[in-house]
Formats: sequence, structure tokens, C-alpha cells
Amino acid sequence: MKILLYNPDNGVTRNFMPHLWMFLLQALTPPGHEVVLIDGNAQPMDEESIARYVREQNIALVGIGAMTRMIAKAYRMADAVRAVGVKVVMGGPHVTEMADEALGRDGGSRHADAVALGEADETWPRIVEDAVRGTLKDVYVPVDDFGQERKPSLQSYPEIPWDKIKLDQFNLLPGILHPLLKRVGAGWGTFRIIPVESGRGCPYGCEFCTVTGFFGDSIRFRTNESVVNELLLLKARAREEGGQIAVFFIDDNFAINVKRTKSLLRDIIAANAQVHWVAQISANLLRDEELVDLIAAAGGKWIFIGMESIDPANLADVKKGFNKPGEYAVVLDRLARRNVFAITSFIFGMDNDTPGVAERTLKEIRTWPPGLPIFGLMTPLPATPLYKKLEAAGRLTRPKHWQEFIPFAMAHTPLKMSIDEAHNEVRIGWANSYSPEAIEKAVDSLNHKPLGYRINILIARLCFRGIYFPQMGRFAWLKTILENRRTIFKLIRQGFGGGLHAAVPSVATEPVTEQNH
Ligand code: B12
Ligand code: SF4
Repeated sequence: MKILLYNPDNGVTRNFMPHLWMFLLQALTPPGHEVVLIDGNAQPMDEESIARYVREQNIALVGIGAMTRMIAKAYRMADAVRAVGVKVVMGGPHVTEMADEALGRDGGSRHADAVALGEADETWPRIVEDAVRGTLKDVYVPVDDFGQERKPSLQSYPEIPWDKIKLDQFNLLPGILHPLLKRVGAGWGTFRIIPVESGRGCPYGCEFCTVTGFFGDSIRFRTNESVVNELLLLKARAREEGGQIAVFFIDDNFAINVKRTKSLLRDIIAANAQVHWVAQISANLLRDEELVDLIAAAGGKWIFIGMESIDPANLADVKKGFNKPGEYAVVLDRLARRNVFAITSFIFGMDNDTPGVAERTLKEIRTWPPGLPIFGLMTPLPATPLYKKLEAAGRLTRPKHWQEFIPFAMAHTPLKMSIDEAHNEVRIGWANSYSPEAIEKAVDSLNHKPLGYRINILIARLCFRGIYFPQMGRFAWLKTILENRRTIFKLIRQGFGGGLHAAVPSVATEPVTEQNH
């Protein structure tokens, strides 16, 4: 049977990284089937083109996964596939929480023939076999023989054949420049960011987050050996292609068990399996100096920190009181001293926020080493404690906000400001952090750091800018580059001064000597 796994784009930003679930389910498909992957971010498709593709390629089953914000598109694509008589199975966080919606049991139309609830590692092979026999059930639940919910242990994690999988659609560099870039530095013919998980689950239960409900509060880890082998495979592929690979450890809290994270990092170092990587780690766990030393030595370059707010009352309100704004600066300095950048994520529109919250937050940010600040709005995702709280209080203004996804738009009214004021705060946050002047200032403030490090923040800021300001397509990029030409030329001049090879940072192949939620 020929199976298509498809992840829709969100229509706003171009995702920089493929989705792990596709590769994982591909690796878990029983032998004898052909599995094709299409990520809408890399290969944009509309309803007509997916229907045509499915017919022409004789696809017999389509698996669609989507977050809440892409679900409307996912349903439209599923409808188009079902209209040509091909079965659709859907999975992922949204349909897990809203299975009746996907199955048309809530009064709306049906979009999926079957839904896989929760983690599908163990149910996917059953789904494929049922599809072959023509006996697909409506709902697949990961349960044991006694009907109890069962979470995959991750101890026998499948080997994802990164050395053989076709990854052409996931090269972040334009193909036309391939031959030239291959020769630069340690080779830049390709640049891919690959998702890798080392564990699942987070016990913290922050009110707005889907993770504790979805993955559960029991934390499960892969073996160190399995993670190290995956990194070695990726590193070898980058070397063979004359390209670069960076890894995004997608664990929700990569250091949730500090002892285990240290042991993994030590094993990565011992096996010389370092690639440059990004991970999410909460600020409280970065108090540990030894952990931060190991992060840097094991290739950690960027750490995503869910700071959410600089107001302890807001943090307590969303059950994230373990974040201590008073220690943010210390944590960020600790990372910066080891040349590790921080992606600092903030949420505006929290219940204790008042107009001016962006400026107050920016004032703090300006005292920190430069990194990548990002700003979002408090969003009630289905089945989260936040959603239930706002629903019960009658505060949801768009209870099914996902049916008509609007980027950076609230779906409820905050307590101490209006929706429009909250939207304005987010705009102020982005405009002040990603203007050409702000980018130049950030790069200049790192004049004492290696050139590669400064190029890194410039490229990252130009890319992250696109999360808020529409930056899809060549012209938008050209405009951004023109606006930032001063900073770009400055770095180019310095690069030629020191020799281009010295300037171009190598991601996967150079030994990590420099000292990253
Ligand atoms: C990596 C990640 C990202 C990446 C992008 C996704 C990518 N390319 O991988 C980045 C950093 C860009 C990102 C951004 C955002 N993210 Co995010 N992200 C994650 C994260 C941390 C890991 C995803 C992952 O790979 N998980 C591991 C895999 C194995 O799990 P999985 O995807 O759930 O797949 C399993 C099952 O769901 C199921 N399954 C999934 N799909 C399918 C399909 C079929 C057919 C079947 C049968 C089964 C199946 O099988 C898989 C194996 O068990 C998750 C949290 C988490 N731990 O999952 C949040 C998460 C998915 N993100 C979330 C959110 C809210 C966002 C943002 C909106 C944040 C923001 N405010 O800006 C943005 C939106 C991005 C966009 N593209 O529009 C929410 C989504 C909740 C929801 N209901 O939609 C999550 C769950 C985190 C949370 N805090 O609640 N994210
Ligand atoms: S720490 Fe992060 S992953 Fe865990 S519940 Fe809070 S926001 Fe979600």
C-alpha cells in the first residue's frame, strides 16, 4: 500500500524544520508499504493539488497531522482527499482533544475516516494493517490489553534512517547556490534543521500548555546510546553532502531530569557526536553551572526559554510560578559567557498585564545579553486548563478560534486591558526587537565575540523577524536584506578582513570549542 503522510502549512510563516511525527511514523510503518512525506511548509499544496497527487500516485491512505492553528487547512485537505475516495486518518494534539470535530460527531461535517488519539507509536502499525484489510475503526486509542492508557516507553526507539531518507524538500538554502556554498568553510551546500527527541512528558502543568495533558506527567527517555547514534548518523550525512545539519531537541524540557541530561551530554561529548543544537529548557533548571558547561561542550548553541512574563503575579496565575523573573538575567549571562544564545519567549495578554507591558518587558530585555526575544498572545488551546477556566467564566470571544485561524489575534478578553491593546503590545515587542536599528545594535554589542557568533545572531534575527512580519517570498526577503544592509556589509567587511573561511560558522562538522527553554 502507498501511504502519504502530510502536514499542512500554517499559511503565515514558513516553518524552518520538518515535523518529527512524519519520520517517526514512517519508521514505524510495517514492512511492505511505501510511505511518502509531504510537509506543506516545504511543498505548498492546495486542495486541488493534493487530490491530484493522491490520484496520480495511487495513494491508498493519507495520514494528516496538525496543531490547532493549522487544523482548518488540515480539514480542507482531508475533505479533498476523501472526495476522491481515499481514506484519511488524522492524529496530533488537536484531533486528540477534538476527536468528535474531526469525525463529524459534533454536528459539523466529517473530515477523517479515523483518528489516532495521543501518542500513535504503537497504534500506527495497527491502523496501517486495518487500512489494508479495509477495516479502519473510527478511533484508535493507545491502551494495553486491560484497556488502560499506555504511553510508549521510548526505551526501544525506532532507528530513523537519516542517512537514507530523501530530505531534498528540507534544505533551507536555495538550490541554485548549492555548488558555490558547498565550497565555503566546512561546506554549506545544504543546511537542514532536524528534529530529534530524547524524551517525552512534562510534569509542570502550566495552565496554557497542552503538553502535560497530552504526553502525561510521567517522563520517559530514550537511551543515551540511541540518541548518540542518531546524532552520529546526522553528522555523517552532513559531512557526505558537504552541508550542515543542526538539531532541534524537541523535548519540552530537555533538562527535566538534570542528572540524566548531564549523562546524555557527557556521552555525546565522549562519542564526538556534537552537532550544533537548540533545546528548550526552563530557566529554573539553568541554575546549574555544570549543566550549562556541558550544554556548551556538547554543541548547544541556542536555548529556548519559556519566560512568559516578567511579572510574578502573572506567572503564579498560570501555574508557572517556578519561573523567577529575578534570576532571568543571571541565567542569560551564564549562557552568554559560554557563547550560547537564548530564545526568550514572552506571552502578552495575561490577566495581570496592563497597557505598557511591552515597554516594561523590553526595558528588562535591554539589560540582558542580546538573544532572540519572541512575543505571543495568551491563547486558549483546546482542553487546556486555561481553556476550561475561560470557558467557565464566559470569557471566550472566539470559542472555536481554530476554525478561522488569525495570527496574533486573541480569542478571549484579558482582565486589565482590551484585546486591541494586547495586540498593540505584541506589535511593540516585535517592532522594537527586530527593526534594522535593533538588529544592528544587537550585532554591534557583540563586537568582542567571534565573527561566526555575530553572523549567527544576524541570520537568526532576520529569520525570526518573519514570525511576526510577513516575510514569505523573495521580494519580502530582498526588502529585509536591503533594510539591514548596513549591518550585513559591516560583517562582510570584517569577514574579508579575517578571511572568509574564518568568518563562516560551521554547524555540524567543526569540533565545538566555543563556549543554548
Ligand atoms: C517542535 C515544536 C514546534 C516547532 C515546529 C514544529 C516542528 N517542525 O516540529 C516550532 C518551534 C516552530 C513550534 C512552533 C509553535 N508551536 Co510547537 N511544539 C513543538 C513541540 C515542542 C514538539 C513537537 C514534536 O515533534 N513532538 C514529538 C512528536 C513525536 O509528537 P507529536 O507531534 O505529538 O506526534 C505524535 C502524536 O501526536 C501522533 N501524531 C501526530 N501527528 C499525527 C498524524 C497521524 C496521521 C497519526 C496517525 C498520528 C499523529 O503520533 C506521534 C507519535 O506518537 C510540541 C510539544 C510536544 N512535545 O509535542 C509543541 C507544540 C506542538 N507546539 C505548540 C504551539 C502552540 C506552537 C506555536 C503556536 C507556539 C506559538 N505560540 O507561536 C508555534 C506555531 C508554529 C507553526 N508552525 O505555526 C503546541 C500545540 C498545541 C495545539 N493544540 O496545537 C504544542 C503541543 C506545545 C504546547 N505548549 O502546547 N513548535
Ligand atoms: S514547562 Fe513548558 S512544557 Fe512543561 S507544562 Fe510548562 S509550558 Fe508546558
